[in-house]
Amino acid sequence: MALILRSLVSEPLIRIMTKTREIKISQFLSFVLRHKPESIGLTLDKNGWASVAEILKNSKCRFSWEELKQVVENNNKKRFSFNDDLNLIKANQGHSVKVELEFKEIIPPDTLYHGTAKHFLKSIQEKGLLKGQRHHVHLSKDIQTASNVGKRHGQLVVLAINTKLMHQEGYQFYISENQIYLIEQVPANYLIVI
Ligand code: HQG
Repeated sequence: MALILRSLVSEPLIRIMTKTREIKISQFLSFVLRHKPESIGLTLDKNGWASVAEILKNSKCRFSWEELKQVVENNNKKRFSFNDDLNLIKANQGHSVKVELEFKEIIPPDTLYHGTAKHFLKSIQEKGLLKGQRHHVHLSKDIQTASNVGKRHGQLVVLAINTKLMHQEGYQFYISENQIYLIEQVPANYLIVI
């Protein structure tokens, strides 16, 4: 954690707005808006919003307002949102800090997917999918998206979840503003390896 903190918070970012710089700013925002706001003396309100002015100030001018807007707008997974007045910013999902995000409850598609790594499989088949440090288990609408998520962890395994049956049996599903399906847990009997 200390290493990540050092590379995300202390290392100066390259000044030209390259794709690399955009990714670095996005990683920095994920880190402070989802996990460690206190690392730059930031406070999130109970819904996860932080002051834009504060984030620009506390990041010691690592990026400008224009760059911040560009990162939020171009982000490949729409990870962040501004409020209407553009003076507050939040991460749309993925938090480990305690925040109340108001996700919309939905009826899920019949099947959703979860990408994971082979070394987690035995435990998943025993205990089901658990949310760990996050607020929810994240599910994807297609195999390609699930594969991209899963291969971050090691040798890819994709699971198909019988979400139709789960919904019929009373499990509640939510969707984030960036179209990620969220659920508290997936017991092992609803999933198969594909
Ligand atoms: C696994 C990215 C053992 C789970 C992505 C996963 C996603 C278990 C890992 C978002 C388990 C947790 C979330 C059990 C679950 N035993 N392992 N019982 N239950 N696991 O990163 O879903 O780029 O917290 O399969 O796009 O990989 O951050 O979750 O492999 O939407 O915006 O434990 O992160 O979005 O890993 O990824 P993670 P995830 P961002």
